[in-house]
Amino acid sequence: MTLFISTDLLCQGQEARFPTVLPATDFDPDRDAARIETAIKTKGVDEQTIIDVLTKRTYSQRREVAFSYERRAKKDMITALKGALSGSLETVALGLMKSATQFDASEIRGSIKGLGTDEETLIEILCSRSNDELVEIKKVYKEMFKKELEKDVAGDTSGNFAKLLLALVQVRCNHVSFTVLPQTLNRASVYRRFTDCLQALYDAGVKIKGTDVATWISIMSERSAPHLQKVFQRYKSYSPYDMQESIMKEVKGDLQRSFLVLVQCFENKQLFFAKRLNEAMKSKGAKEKIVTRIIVSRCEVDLKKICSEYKANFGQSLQQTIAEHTKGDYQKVLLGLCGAEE
Ligand SMILES: [Ca+2]
Repeated sequence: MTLFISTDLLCQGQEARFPTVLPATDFDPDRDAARIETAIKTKGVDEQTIIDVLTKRTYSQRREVAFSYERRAKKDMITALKGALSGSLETVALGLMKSATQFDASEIRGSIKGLGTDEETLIEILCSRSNDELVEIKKVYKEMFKKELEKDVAGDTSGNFAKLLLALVQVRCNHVSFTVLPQTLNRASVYRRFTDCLQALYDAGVKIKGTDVATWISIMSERSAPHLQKVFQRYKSYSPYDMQESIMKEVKGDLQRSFLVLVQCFENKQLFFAKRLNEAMKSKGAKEKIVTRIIVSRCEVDLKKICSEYKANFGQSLQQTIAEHTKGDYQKVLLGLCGAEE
């Protein structure tokens, strides 16, 4: 009896998709390109048509529309959109013209370059994306900015916070190779790894004076998501505090925020994003950057599940909250991406 364990399963598990933006059926890129061209030429710009087209097509369909647009209008659609739109709608539209990976890479670059660092953005992206996504982000980051992501992150952060982010950026799971093992042996070894991991988390934190941060970093950056999810569930039987409480007691500042995002994402990523959206939307002057980033980057991934977590936890739908806290074209484009309430 043998059991095949793919590295994929051990590293990541197949992440289920719950998109709100689905491929348009009866899709005709030429017709869409013509609609966008007319909308841009219309006096005062017909934003509604642009919103309708962009939010009801997937990224790959938008790319096709852009190719078609370029053929007919003899100019680049992204440049044309930049000229025609402004403010928050422009930001969302340009975000939608990037692939998820290009978008993440740009957000990271934006958080690093210039004076100071936007740690919040850096933490949100690096601690919530999967291994596979981070591998892609690194590649695209280098293509787009001719720089190494690791070097940029290292240059802008310090101490244990830097160590954690670098451990995440370096390909995690590369120690797991494709293996074929007798099933019983494998079960035993997985179980051992599981309890070892629990014990190590506790021993490195709550049990001792101070914290062995290096051990926490290595566990949280190297272990697989499904594995860690189970570890955090059981952790409470080893420790008087759950994992999030332990993090709050043991470490501070950006390191604490990063560990908390990691644990929350391992436990329930969509709930994490729902909470982020709720905080951002209800904070004074609605933190648009966060709202835009989450909705643009998750609409083809898991925004539908984020919406259901949102409603279950905050007593009203995400769509209602958007309607109350944003306005104008920005509101329309966000609602377009969220889709109708279930
Ligand atoms: Ca301690």
